[in-house]
Amino acid sequence: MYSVIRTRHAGVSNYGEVDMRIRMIAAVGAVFFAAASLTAPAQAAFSDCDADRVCIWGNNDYAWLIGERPGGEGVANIGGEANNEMDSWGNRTTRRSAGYADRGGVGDCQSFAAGSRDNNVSPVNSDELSSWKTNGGC
Ligand SMILES: [Ca+2]
Ligand SMILES: [Ca+2]
Repeated sequence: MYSVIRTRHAGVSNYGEVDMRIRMIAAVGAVFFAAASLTAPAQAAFSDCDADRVCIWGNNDYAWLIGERPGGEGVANIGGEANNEMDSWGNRTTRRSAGYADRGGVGDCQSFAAGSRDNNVSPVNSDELSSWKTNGGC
């Protein structure tokens, strides 16, 4: 009789110990998850574009900054993997800027209004920018 009671008691004790270990594992896991969240890549943000700059991004919603220029500059070609990728822009200057579908400031043109932004350009203007300027509109 006495041994049966001891066995049951031991069983309960073991379950409590296992339960505590599970709680500890869960707590440690939560800490690791929080740490992983803190070190995740920076989120896309319009604030990636400095004040007094015109910026273009390769994806919608200001993700993948591919160009950042001060106002007043002439046509510059967009090279490498940034070519034909622009999907969002921001103009933080006080004058219009513009982008072109072809190199050298020719082809289909889209203006970037002063003090304005577009997080998702029209499909007809998407992924076509090959040159741009910050000293005037189209
Ligand atoms: Ca794109
Ligand atoms: Ca193009």
